[in-house]
Amino acid sequence: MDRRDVLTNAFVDELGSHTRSQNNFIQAVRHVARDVLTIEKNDPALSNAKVLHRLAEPDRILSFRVTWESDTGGVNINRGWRVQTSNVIGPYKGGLRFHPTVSVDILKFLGFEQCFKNALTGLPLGGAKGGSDFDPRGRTEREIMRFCQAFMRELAPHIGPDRDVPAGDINVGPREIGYMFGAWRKFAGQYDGALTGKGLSYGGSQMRVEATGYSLVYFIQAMLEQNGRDLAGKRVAISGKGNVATHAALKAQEAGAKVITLSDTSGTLYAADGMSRDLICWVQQRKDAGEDISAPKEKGASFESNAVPWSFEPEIALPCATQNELTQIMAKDLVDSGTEIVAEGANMPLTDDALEVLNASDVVHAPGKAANAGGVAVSGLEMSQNSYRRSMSAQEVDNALVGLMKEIHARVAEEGTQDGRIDYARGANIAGYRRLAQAIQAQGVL
Ligand code: NDP
Ligand code: 2IT
Repeated sequence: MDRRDVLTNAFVDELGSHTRSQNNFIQAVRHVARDVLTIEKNDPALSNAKVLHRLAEPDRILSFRVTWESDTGGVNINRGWRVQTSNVIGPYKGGLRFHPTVSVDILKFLGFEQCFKNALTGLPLGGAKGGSDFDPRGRTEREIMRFCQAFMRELAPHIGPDRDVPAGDINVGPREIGYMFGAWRKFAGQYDGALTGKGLSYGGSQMRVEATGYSLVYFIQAMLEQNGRDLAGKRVAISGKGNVATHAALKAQEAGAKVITLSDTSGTLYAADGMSRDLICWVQQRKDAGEDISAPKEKGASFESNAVPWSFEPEIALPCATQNELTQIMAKDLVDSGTEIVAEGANMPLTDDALEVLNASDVVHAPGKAANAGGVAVSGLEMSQNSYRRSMSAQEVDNALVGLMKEIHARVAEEGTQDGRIDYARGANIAGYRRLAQAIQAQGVL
């Protein structure tokens, strides 16, 4: 065991027995700890300040019951949470997820990741995450509206434009943000930017819907440019069929790549010669309508039940669905078929043993906290637009997003370069840590 592992194990032990069952949270903490603890231990000011320990214990976890009525009049009870991890560099900021798998473990992992991601953007944004174990599948529009209103009734006392600014995540898109913003406006009795991802007619930013997927492609373009290459003609496999996946697909297709897959929990849509823009838009429409993608009417595209995108020999792989979706055996498939880049649109989509496989190969891996940071970065731009009560054009936001992703790439590359090779995960962890550490030290023991 090397020194990094010894320090990491000791650190995780110190977090206490209550975290032992929080496997996703511990996984996320371990990734950062392995890269930053040697720096922290070698600097008495940082180790005395217990910087990482303070980030690994959220400021607070709000937990509440959400009670709402179904269309038939039945009473439903769900659990809701907001994990406010750290506001040391800005108001708490991060998405809300509605999914039956949502738990304190999942939200602590996402809130922890969000702190580092937000630090990398260079914007004044703290870290948080929230959501509910509510399952929107099979629910009517009106049930979803009532759920969102009931959820916001509980959350409203804890958020605000300078306090905590939620946004979307899995199963929380423009429709849900609209219902939650309406409820916030009523409960708070004021009109402000307490949520991002709002519609354009009531304070939303141009490009927020597209931002995460687009930013992933901008990040890969920055990676390829390092070696004078580009995306044209590359076979790109993408998992998921949601916001991040389909916008990454559209931008990659526009850049001349062949988008060979999108997927959902039932299988993979495969197009050997690359998907057309129309096909990707069809997937978006099906997803928005709550329908499956198993019957594409386009020539050259087929739906393969139970298949995963990683078995179709991509040059670039973009996991954009959920945490721990890409396992060891799938990583081996990618390595064996000569994949060059794995860049994360989802948060922590690789299992630890999948990461080990990639790290032992020539595949370059870009972590989500850098590669998908454009979503929250445009949320940051939405907050500024709301504060100064003006809006930027789509072109202005897109230009800003391209610039931000280049800056993030440069920050990460600077910290992560070793022996002429960039370790993107290490660079992202160290660059995010340094900014957070400076702020924690400057603000005293709190
Ligand atoms: P969406 O709800 O829009 O889409 C999620 C999609 O992923 C669904 O279509 C779902 O399929 C699919 N999915 C879930 N689990 C699996 C699986 N095991 N295999 C294949 N497909 C699966 O969510 P987002 O696109 O917003 O989020 C996706 C990821 O990106 C998450 O990790 C999120 O945290 C991350 N992210 C999101 C940001 C945002 O701005 N929205 C910003 C940064 C990161 P099905 O329809 O079958 O359920
Ligand atoms: O994981 C993420 O970065 C998000 N879900 C977006 C957060 C935000 O506040 O825009």
